[in-house]
Amino acid sequence: MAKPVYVLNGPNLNMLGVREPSIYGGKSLREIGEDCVAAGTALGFAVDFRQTNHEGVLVDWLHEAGRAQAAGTAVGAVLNAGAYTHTSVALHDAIKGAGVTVIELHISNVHAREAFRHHSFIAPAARAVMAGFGVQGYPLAIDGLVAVAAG
Ligand code: CA2
Repeated sequence: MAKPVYVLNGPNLNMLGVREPSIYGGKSLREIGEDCVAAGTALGFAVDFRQTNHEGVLVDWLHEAGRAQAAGTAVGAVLNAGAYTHTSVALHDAIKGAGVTVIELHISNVHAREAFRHHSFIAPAARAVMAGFGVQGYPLAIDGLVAVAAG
């Protein structure tokens, strides 16, 4: 069975395609998930695509991804933590503690937006950071995660 890449999405990303298409595009999260599965399949990997509005659930999922990565049964995680990116020491600690390889992903270019989006608590714990590619960033991030995991 193909190893999974975790793609973890945080708060409000379930609203994609419903509101604010000028910032986040018109695709729904379901469609983005389908694009991720296609990108993973093309690379020989499964994709475990999830979304939650709850910080602690993201912490639990990062621990799960870290355990799976340590056991050699997962590749790592693409993480769009949404607004928790800018607030959450808990997510920083979870990534470090779990030892999971994380690609921090944002649909929008957070550095071209409000100042409060310029700081990330996740970036220092992440293997790489991507922002501003729109929803095409998801398959690109999967590609990048697989590339860095291969060494
Ligand atoms: O650009 C990104 O991917 C963000 O992580 C999206 C977050 C935002 O807080 C980050 O600063 C950057 C917000 C996701 C909310 O998505 C919505 C989509 C449609 C309607 C309302 C919210």
